[in-house]
Amino acid sequence: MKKYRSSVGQRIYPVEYSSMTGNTVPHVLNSFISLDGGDDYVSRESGNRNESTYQDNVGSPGSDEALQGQDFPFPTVLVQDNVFGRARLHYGWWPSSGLYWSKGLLTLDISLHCWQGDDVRGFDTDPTKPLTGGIQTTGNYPGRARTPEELMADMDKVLSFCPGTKKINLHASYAIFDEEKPWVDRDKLEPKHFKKWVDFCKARGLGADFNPTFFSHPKCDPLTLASPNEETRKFWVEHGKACIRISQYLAEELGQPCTMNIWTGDGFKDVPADRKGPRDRYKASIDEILSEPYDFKLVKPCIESKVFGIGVEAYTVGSAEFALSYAAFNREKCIPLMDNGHYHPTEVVSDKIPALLAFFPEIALHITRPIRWDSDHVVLFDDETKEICKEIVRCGGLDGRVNIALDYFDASINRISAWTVGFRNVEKALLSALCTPHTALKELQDTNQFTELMVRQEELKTLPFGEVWDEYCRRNGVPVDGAWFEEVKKYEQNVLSKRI
Ligand code: RNT
Ligand code: ZN
Repeated sequence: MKKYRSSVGQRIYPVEYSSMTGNTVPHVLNSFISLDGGDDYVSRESGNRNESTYQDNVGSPGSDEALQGQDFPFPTVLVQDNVFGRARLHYGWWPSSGLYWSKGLLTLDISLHCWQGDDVRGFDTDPTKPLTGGIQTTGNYPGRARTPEELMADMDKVLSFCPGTKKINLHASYAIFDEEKPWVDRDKLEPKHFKKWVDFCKARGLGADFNPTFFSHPKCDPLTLASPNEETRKFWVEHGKACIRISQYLAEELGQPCTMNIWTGDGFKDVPADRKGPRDRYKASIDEILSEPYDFKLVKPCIESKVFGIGVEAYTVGSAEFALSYAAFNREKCIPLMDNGHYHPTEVVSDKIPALLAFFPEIALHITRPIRWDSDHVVLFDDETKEICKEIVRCGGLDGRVNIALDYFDASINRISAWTVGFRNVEKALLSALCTPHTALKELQDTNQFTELMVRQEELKTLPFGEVWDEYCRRNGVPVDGAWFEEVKKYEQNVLSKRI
């Protein structure tokens, strides 16, 4: 260990555990870690453990054998090239399987919601009319995308700032009509109305997810799938079926599964006289929608629950128990979806993820940020986002068990920035979770070493994760923190501010 040195200016400092934590971190890391004695590994020293263990810790990235049993304290290797050559910094537990390391990229699929760009308005109804059906955007920041072309250009900008693999998440209301394919109502939508989105995705190697749109439409009476009016209910069932066909088309064209999320704002402002009738009708409607043929390997219908919404404060038809029970009793044709803005404020979705994964092979998430209620604020790098991502990682969610989508809409700030901040934060939280020595921490829990568990978990919080994140961004060919916002400002000046 002693032969490893960090170099600050012309001076040489030993790299020690103490120098990698606390106040000295930025100082050391903002310079560089250089090499000594021809060996290009730099490792941290824990101080209270046998040093020889750590000599062995200096493993080659990508080699499972070298990292075997060495996941504490954190034998991850971060490669940094600088004027002094190549340095490898140990940090956390980086997955050493070929999938992650050999490509130098993590395949973290996150679905980018198209609706942040235009305040959830879509292209199939009058955009000047207010949103209805339990959701609402607030704010009037200039630059909202008004056409498919503008929305696609804005999404391109966001995608250029975001590392990781991406899907886009579309709503049926984003159907693209033109002279050859004129407007049709939602019950008559066809795959061809999404051909331009398919072209967009193909050109960028993206997958797509889909959502029927059961809100902001004259046929909301105001109920949709739970309506006692049979004509209304049928219209929305037909819409749902059309969306199954569109989802199958998206999955086939793009060669990736399509998550199709059913959410309605059906509910009542005040105390209902009948709580079961609407739920019986909602259940029958979903049954009818899912009777439309589809390949469950390609199309993943989800049922999203919600505790309450604007105008439906007293009762929602699709409550947590309703949605979860539906998914549990129909495991062969749908999966549950949890939106972390849709529960009572002291409930946390991070705790619900392992609960559901004990029963369901696959689940879906909407990641958002509730403030006091389902406010759909931009996702931050906050405790609950980090906790959600930890659960995704340690429950095997990245192996296809958890479908991650973003769901927020802020119309009060630059929308490109809002999109980018939220997307990057979820990627950050996932990467941070991947840099956490879960095996070692679990071992402490399983052997009742709760004192050390607390100490280690607290120490993890101040590790120099930003360096790993920057490296991840570099490998993905996207800007590091601090480098993308200038571009957003330019885009606002040159493009967004001209949209009046
Ligand atoms: C609303 C739900 C739903 C919507 C999107 C637009 O509360 O979260 O998922 O946000 O479908
Ligand atoms: Zn949602």
